[in-house]
Amino acid sequence: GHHVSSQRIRFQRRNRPCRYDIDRFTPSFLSIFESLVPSEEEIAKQKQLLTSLSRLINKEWPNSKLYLYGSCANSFGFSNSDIDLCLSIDDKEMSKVDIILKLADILKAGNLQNIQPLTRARVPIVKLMDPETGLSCDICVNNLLAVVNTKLLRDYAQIDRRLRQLAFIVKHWAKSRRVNETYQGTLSSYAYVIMCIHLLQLRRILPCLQEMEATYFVTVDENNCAYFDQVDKLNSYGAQSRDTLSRLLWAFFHYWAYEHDYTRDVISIRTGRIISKERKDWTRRVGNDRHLICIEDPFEISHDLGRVVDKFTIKILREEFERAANILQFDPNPSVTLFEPY
Ligand code: 3AT
Ligand code: MG
Repeated sequence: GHHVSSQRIRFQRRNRPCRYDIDRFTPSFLSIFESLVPSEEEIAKQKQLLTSLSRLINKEWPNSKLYLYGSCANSFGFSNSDIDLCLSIDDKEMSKVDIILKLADILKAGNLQNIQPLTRARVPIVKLMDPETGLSCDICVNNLLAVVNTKLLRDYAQIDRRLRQLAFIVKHWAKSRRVNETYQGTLSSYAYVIMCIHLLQLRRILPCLQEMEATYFVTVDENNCAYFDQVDKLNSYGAQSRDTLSRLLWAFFHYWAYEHDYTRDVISIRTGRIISKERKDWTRRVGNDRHLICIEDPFEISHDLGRVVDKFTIKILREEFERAANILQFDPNPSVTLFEPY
């Protein structure tokens, strides 16, 4: 028979040119993007909830500060998503679990609903629902690295609008195809946004902020977080690139389906380049970290965002990347087919 290995197919497709008519799909992808963006009204409600919760918590802990982080603050959030909050508090007397339990009591006294302290989770949180705005949220404690990486993502999004458009479509695809479930061994939304930033850095649509002269510095648990954050000075950085949204989507999926070298490469937005697994000593499994798809966290550089992926889910992921790449290459209606539920 004519056995052709999938390895060989990948090799043959690596240099496949993009279909000539790719750009005509951009308007439909843009309207999907528009339909997912939260309204001004929703953003105002989120701010209102932040203000009222801050007031409530500050009465008990005057030196604490409440931060929004995750998708509602990094500008990659869909409408109707849950709100992630982080309470920063310097209390040497109390453990994280004690703080979570006391926080739950404070919230109960403040008339918030469905309050659930989850003290045994990997990241302990309190869940709650605010009857005033109807919003649900999770509050964690002293997870400041997440607050800082939220700012980095938001700053990148301000440089070129195509990042936000691309990441929304990629997240929407990942949710439709059920490959955005870390507890099932696929990738987090945070990881997908980093993958989008990486692609745009390679295509010179985004700079590498951590390689530029730093204007913002913080140290969080021994991690030095420093980068150029005056992004309003960079808003014409990507202007020389005429890549449309649909072309970038094609490039994203083509990259992860056929170009990325899963045995050797680590993507790193910290350096704006591919680095080798060898150099990071990520070539073999250590504990639960299998390093089958390697995505370096920009600040916690020993942290591989792909570590949740195992030998079964890597296969699922790569098949989904190939499916998406082929839809963008051949399908008459890619803005529909791409999101067909799994
Ligand atoms: P959704 O819109 O809720 O899907 P999100 O942006 O809120 O997406 P996540 O739920 O994946 O993203 O994560 C919430 C925030 O937590 C995003 C990021 O600031 C932080 N975070 C998530 N995963 C990691 C990780 N593995 N390492 C460091 N920070 C992380
Ligand atoms: Mg979230």
